[in-house]
Amino acid sequence: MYTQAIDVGPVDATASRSTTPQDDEFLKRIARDEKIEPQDPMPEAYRKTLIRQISQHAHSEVVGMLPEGGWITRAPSLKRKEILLAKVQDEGGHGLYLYSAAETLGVSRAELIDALHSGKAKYSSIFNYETATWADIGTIGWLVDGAAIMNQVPLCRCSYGPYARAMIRICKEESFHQRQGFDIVRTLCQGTPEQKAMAQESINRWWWPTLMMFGPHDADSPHTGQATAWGIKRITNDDLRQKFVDVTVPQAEFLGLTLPDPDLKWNAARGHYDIGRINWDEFRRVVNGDGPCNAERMHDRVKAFDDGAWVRDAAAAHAAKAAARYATSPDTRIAA
Ligand code: FAQ
Repeated sequence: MYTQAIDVGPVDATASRSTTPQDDEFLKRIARDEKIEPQDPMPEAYRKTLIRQISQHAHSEVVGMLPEGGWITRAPSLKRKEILLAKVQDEGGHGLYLYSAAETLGVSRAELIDALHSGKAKYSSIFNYETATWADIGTIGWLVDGAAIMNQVPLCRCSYGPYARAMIRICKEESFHQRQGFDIVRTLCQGTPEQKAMAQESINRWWWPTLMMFGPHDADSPHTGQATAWGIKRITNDDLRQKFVDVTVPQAEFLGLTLPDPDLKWNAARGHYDIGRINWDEFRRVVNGDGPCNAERMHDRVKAFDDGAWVRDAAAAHAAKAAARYATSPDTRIAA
């Protein structure tokens, strides 16, 4: 449903002020759309912005395993269970590529995870809503993964090489996730009246929180201007939200579902759908820790991390032994 080829246009690096000759050279590279690599000189603020965004993104993927993970044992068939298991595992993998990309900027994984567990680091607001019914698993795939792809395809063209490259594989996997979610919702919509009602009730709850995933309006977004001038964000929050609404409305019509916005209507003059007012008070509440499931998500995340300590210790001990064996006898490398 979504292509890997959203046109992102050139970077306007003129919005960044350069203060040193080194910054000047950096901005010229950004304007030429060159990739910045870990060993290249970069302004400290660029490095910090990337650490913030990439690590929040990694945390979102890992916390994002929880709302769906709880449904693995309750999936309605073996086929759905297998698919969901693979999807949740993919999200964990995305978190790992992203933590690795953040580590190339000189921050340690332990610091990043500490920031998440202590509540200092943000993760996407969307994962603080409850998954009350099986239809929610379809809705997450269709809408949440759909929004994630819309936001992330342009990041494949981000100026920082390791982030851009990680996003290519992530977007391919998210595309599959989106289709499997749509397939769940379509199956429910073609099922009994109760199943269709379950799908509608789920969309009613998830529509607005999904639109909030794109972040505050551009005028209220402190980071968009600079991140766009540095070629990190290639399309602004509002433009991505609009693209998402425009592709999703016909999909909902095809399914026979109603999006819960009485103000949603086609605006022929703009060539886009208009939407009603987003509840930014709710957004702020959820981002600041007071959403329906924030406490539960953090509790489960920290517990999973603590319960997995022995696995990390065992893997580290195995790697140390293999490295020692290889140091004395390089031929043992493959067997190790
Ligand atoms: N939730 O100035 P902006 C997924 C914060 S992955 C929480 O606009 P920015 C896969 C923002 O961090 C979903 N906080 O900031 C999946 C900043 O706070 P700070 C995650 C939010 O960075 C699917 C402040 O508000 N995707 O779904 C949110 O330029 C299914 C000001 O905002 C990414 O992370 C929010 N929704 O733009 C997994 C993609 N929105 O740091 C499992 C990469 C904003 O100043 C199942 N990230 N904030 O304290 C981005 O594209 C950007 O970081 C934005 C925010 C667009 C999220």
